Amino acid sequence: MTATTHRWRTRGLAALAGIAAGGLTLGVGELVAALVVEPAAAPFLAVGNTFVDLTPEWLKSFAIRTFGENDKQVLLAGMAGVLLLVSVAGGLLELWRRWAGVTVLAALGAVAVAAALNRPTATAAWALPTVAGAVAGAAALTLLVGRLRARAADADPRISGESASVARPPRRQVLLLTAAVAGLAVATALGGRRFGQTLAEVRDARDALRLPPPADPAPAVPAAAELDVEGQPPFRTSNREFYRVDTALDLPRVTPEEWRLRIHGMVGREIELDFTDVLGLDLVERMITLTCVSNEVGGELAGNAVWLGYPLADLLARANPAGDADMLLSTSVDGFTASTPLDVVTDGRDALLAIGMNGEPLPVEHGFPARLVVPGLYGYVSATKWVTDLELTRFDRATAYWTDRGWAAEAPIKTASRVDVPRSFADLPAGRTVVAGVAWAQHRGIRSVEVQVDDGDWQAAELAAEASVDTWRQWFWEWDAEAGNHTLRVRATDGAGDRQTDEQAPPFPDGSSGWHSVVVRVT
Ligand SMILES: Nc1nc2c(c(=O)[nH]1)N[C@H]1C(S)=C(S)[C@@H](COP(=O)(O)O)O[C@H]1N2
Ligand SMILES: [Mo]
Repeated sequence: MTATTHRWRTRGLAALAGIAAGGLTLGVGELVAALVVEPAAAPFLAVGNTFVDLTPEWLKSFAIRTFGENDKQVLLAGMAGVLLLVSVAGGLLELWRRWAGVTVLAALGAVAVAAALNRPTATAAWALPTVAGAVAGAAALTLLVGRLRARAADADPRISGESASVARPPRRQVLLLTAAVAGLAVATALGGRRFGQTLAEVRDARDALRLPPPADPAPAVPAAAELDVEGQPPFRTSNREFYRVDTALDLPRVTPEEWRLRIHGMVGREIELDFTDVLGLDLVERMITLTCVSNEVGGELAGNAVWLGYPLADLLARANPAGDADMLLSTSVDGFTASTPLDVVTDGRDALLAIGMNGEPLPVEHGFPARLVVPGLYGYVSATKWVTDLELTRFDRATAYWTDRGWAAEAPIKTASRVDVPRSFADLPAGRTVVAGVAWAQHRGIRSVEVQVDDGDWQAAELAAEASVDTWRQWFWEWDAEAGNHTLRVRATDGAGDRQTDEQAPPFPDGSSGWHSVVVRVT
């Protein structure tokens, strides 16, 4: 074998050793997190979640626009890619100079420890998984690369071999050791996944849960609330189809058994409920349309479901809130917070502590076992999923997750309307065709919808029946389409008589606005 081949093979092995050591760091981190702290304290998740929290607004908007609901997968894959590269570099550096690779690993470990300790629910113990992982990883790296250095020292005088005199361990041996470390990495990572509260256990607990029938069922939805237009999204969104938006890289895992809700702060009486307490309350069922502030004009971050829950106003009344409290600060088990104006929660609308969605327990993705739903407000100021804490406080004393990042404290849902049929860039035959879509202005309701073709006059669309002012409303308009390219535009007027603004605004800081349009070709 030539010296060059030898050198490249040694480098290849060092790279592999780096990957195995990096993997062991993460695996031991997972295992220790699951066994002695909690899964979210593992280095990979701690760094990922911190990254999510630190992501600047423009990058977040770009990610949501580009990757939609896959943004989390993209981030995790990106992190895995970066770690892979850094691990390879760590292995090569360690080969180049003793401790150089270990230093890289220690630096990464320090970043992960800082990230873990700064998680909103962290205790000092959250440093442990990363420290244990980094120690294991550093030991593996020095062991594996140390043997390679012994080999390389003979072949490459540039590598300062302190052990040139030691018998060269055969390459096979180093490879086997590397494979063993890699195997240990996988085993510890899988062990970590198993020992913690697994998602499967939470899903089992959800499957076993039987929700009581509502004491106050949802008013019947008029049949005429749903139009029968091909291609139009259904009036009620299924749990599967319902959009999902949250900051959780890993789904919070809360069983009904361990769930508690604390109500405290500016109250006359602190309260703590468990899930059995909630099941014993007189629950109501209401259809409510949720909307995300990140929804772009014409976007799909809105969904309409039947929620089962207990009126928040009644729940809070039990705690006897102080007269000068003006904010309900809700906190999720993962530390996410939302600040909701207290007067909105208590003005008689159906603001709920919800435990059911479309006749089932909440899906884990949508906040199992309990979340908030407040008609008329964007989700980020109201719809806390996996909620465990309600604090009565004041806007001049507290802020929340997104308001800390510059989003508006007051966030009523803006009147919006969307053309769903035909799709943009559709090819249509000339003649009569149906234009249809949906409009929403939660808690104000929709009074009218108008459609415009190119620069023509605005035409009144037909509205489907109104289920409630808290749900979106379908509409359609019959169009006698003439050949050519056309722009179809829509605008709505809310129940108070206010017309949707045509002023274009991006989602930041309090929701997008502007009229939605689609371009079609008629032949
Ligand atoms: N715990 C938690 N709750 C949360 C969020 C979050 O990031 N974490 N995001 C909020 C936002 S921005 C929206 S729009 C709604 C979305 O609810 P969904 O995912 O059930 O549609 O949840 C809200 N509740
Ligand atoms: Mo949102």
